[in-house]
Amino acid sequence: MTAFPKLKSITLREVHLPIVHPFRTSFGVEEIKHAIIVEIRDEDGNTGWGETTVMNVPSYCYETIDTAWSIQTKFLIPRLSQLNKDQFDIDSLFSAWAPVRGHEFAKGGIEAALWALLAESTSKNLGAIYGASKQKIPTGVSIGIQKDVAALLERIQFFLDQGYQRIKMKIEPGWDHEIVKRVRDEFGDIKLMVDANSAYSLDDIGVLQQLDQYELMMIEQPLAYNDILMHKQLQDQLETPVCLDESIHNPRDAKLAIEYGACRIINIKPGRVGGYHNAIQIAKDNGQGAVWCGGMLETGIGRLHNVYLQARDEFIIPGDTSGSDRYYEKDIITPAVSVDDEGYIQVPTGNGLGAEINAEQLNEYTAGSLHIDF
Ligand code: OSB
Ligand code: MG
Repeated sequence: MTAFPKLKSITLREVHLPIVHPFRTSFGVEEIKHAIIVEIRDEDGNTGWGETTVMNVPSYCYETIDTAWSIQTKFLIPRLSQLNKDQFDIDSLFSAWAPVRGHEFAKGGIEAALWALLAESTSKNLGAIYGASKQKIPTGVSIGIQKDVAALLERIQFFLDQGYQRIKMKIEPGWDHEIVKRVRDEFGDIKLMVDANSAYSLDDIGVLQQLDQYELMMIEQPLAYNDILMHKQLQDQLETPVCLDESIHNPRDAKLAIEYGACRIINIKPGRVGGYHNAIQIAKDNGQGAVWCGGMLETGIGRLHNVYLQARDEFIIPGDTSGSDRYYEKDIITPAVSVDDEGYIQVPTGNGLGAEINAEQLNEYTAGSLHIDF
């Protein structure tokens, strides 16, 4: 395995970015995106950027910005510092971090920066590190729960006009099959799917079966965030493929869920599964049609990492990686990520991350930072 370069320093920055259009899911509203931007430098002056994409509140998963910061500074960075005394690769990193259970987002943010640094220091595009083979990736958009149906229809039209290839709408009890019917009636056979963020239980099987008539691409995480068994019981009684998001934290979870029949599709969020190494493993294990790339409203840094991941050939289902302008007035990278009018994102070809960090913008959004020399 390829060794990472000798590290010189790491800087963590907690950033707060106002979201242009507040995002409502069954677990709450996001108005400000919090993230920890990770910058790692090597001894030759190369820089790798990564993003800890977790949320500020423990409602999507138990991790938060504060827990990630704590785990990174108290456990992950000290172990990385020990490793850095000799050459190390991804396997030795995973061994060094193995005693730290869970906290996948905290690990994933640092791991992402290491891959970007490896790309930069070897004068390669990050896509080459992630096994990219495509020049452009198909993409979709995730639309939150709106105040009424008219607002939802307007919002969907807005994104279809921009070219997005697939619409994901958030659902919750009371905002589900009747609303999906209205969307189908209005937009015909667009690529459509729903995401419940764990808002249902097996008692709601009747409502969930109603959704079968709308030929949805999938229903994402209908039941509990920590469940596999009930999703299996649900999938047995549903025609629509179940997709798991919150329930999957590593390649083994993904294998269990797929082989057991709890779902037919995995939403890969690299942060949620402990980084890009694991994300790629899940993609390889399950293949085209059974995986796609989700999102956590990433800033441009996390967004670009996800673009490169999706340039791998397993990713044929359009992801939740929308253009920067769908989330932020000003992104922290230049150029920002943009979607063309056929719903594709061009994969950048430059070295490393393939975009510049907009330092002024990054500083403006930074609420606190910590610099550690190795
Ligand atoms: O469940 O996929 C989800 C955003 C934050 C937390 C959870 C989810 C989402 C999204 C938006 O659906 C994906 C994106 O546009 O980045
Ligand atoms: Mg989801």
